[in-house]
Amino acid sequence: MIQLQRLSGCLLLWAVVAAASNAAELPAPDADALARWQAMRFGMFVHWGPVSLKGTEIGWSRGQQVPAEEYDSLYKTFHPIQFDADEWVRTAKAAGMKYFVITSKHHDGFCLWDTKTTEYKITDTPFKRDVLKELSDACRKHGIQFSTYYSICDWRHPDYPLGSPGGKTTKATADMKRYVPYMKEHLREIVKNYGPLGSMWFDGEWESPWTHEMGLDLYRYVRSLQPGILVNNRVDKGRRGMHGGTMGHEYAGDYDTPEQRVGTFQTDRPWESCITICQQWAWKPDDRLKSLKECIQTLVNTAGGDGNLLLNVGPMPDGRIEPRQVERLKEIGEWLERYGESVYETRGGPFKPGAYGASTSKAYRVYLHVFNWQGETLRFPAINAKIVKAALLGGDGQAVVEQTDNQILVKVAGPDRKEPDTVVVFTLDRPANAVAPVAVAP
Ligand code: H79
Repeated sequence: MIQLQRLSGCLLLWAVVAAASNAAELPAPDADALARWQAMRFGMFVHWGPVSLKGTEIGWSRGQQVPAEEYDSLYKTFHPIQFDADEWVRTAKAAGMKYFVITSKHHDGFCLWDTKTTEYKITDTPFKRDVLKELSDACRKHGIQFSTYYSICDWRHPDYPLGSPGGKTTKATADMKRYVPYMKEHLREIVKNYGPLGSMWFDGEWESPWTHEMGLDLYRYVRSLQPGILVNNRVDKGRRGMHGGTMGHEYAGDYDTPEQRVGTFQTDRPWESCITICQQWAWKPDDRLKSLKECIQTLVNTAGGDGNLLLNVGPMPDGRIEPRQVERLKEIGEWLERYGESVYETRGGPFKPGAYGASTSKAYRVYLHVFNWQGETLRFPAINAKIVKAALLGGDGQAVVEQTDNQILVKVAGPDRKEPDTVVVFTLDRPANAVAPVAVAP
């Protein structure tokens, strides 16, 4: 007993010290803003710039498929006359997306807003219009949260040490002591002129000129511009590659960022998977478009893992989002119109994602999303709650559920099953957040 007290005393002391040093180091994320953002679950990502004229990948094709001098001159002929911010935001809204994130500046350094810091910007193209301004206004008008992506690395700027392709060359002129203030002025302009923002979505942090100290400093700086803003974990050096998790509490960032994959089940820290609707981030002619089934199952698997999905489109050089992508987004929206209750404002679990599909929950309800039936009956492990009712979401058809002390059996007759997702709703005898998550055997 005495030993236990000592141990818990020790732990308490440790917790107090840890909390104090954390608080001194970094402001905690705005918990309400974070919860509101998590509840949205689904957002639109946009990668766009003069590179769309070539149809090659943004940033990465500079000095590869497109010679650097040619790449850097594309903006002189960039004239997307069909660009309509309202149309883009309506497309996002019709898809059931609740927030919007656009590349203000990618690794190529091109600025999609009217910055005072450089001529390499949208208002110095023949188009002249401030795309960020029009989009931030349209988002506010339509009730969509507006956010910006911002790449820390800039392979074109003379003060940034590494050049294209992919930071493989070095520049004699470079100086991070000049580059960091240049970046900070960008961020100040963006937050002040187009904010308040939902998030500042950093990228390009993995390169060697960027340090943990710079990451901490930039995190504090962005929070000082807008205290309630969210900042992703790519502001600092703690990201675990494309897996996107964060290596420890000493690293700045309010949420994790798996890339081109659905994150693994994680309820103790928010995360968001960014995934392309085709294969490339920027527009590519005839790029392979993902099927409706793939899009819906990706969204549901993400929500089921307790994460958000940021689905990317790359608009064309004429300013439009490709009609076939608009059509796919509309189909996703139609599905959400019907089944959105099982996605928005839910948390992942308690049944972890698996070969069967995934589960989400809110209040006293669990939404079991089944993609693969593997026979007559699906078997799930026991949970510490009683299922008092089971039904199909949407109401057309029947779900038969048998709960015993050590398993849950679920049956839905063939004709009542839905493509690409049969949503079975369990009503529990207690709030779903009191149920311990369980893994489902394949
Ligand atoms: O903007 C889109 C891509 O252009 C950008 N992020 C999305 C949102 C992107 N940057 N890098 N990558 C995609 C792939 C980079 C992979 C690597 Fe690495 C960079 C492999 C090695 C260095 C980062 C650090 C991933 C693993 C280690």
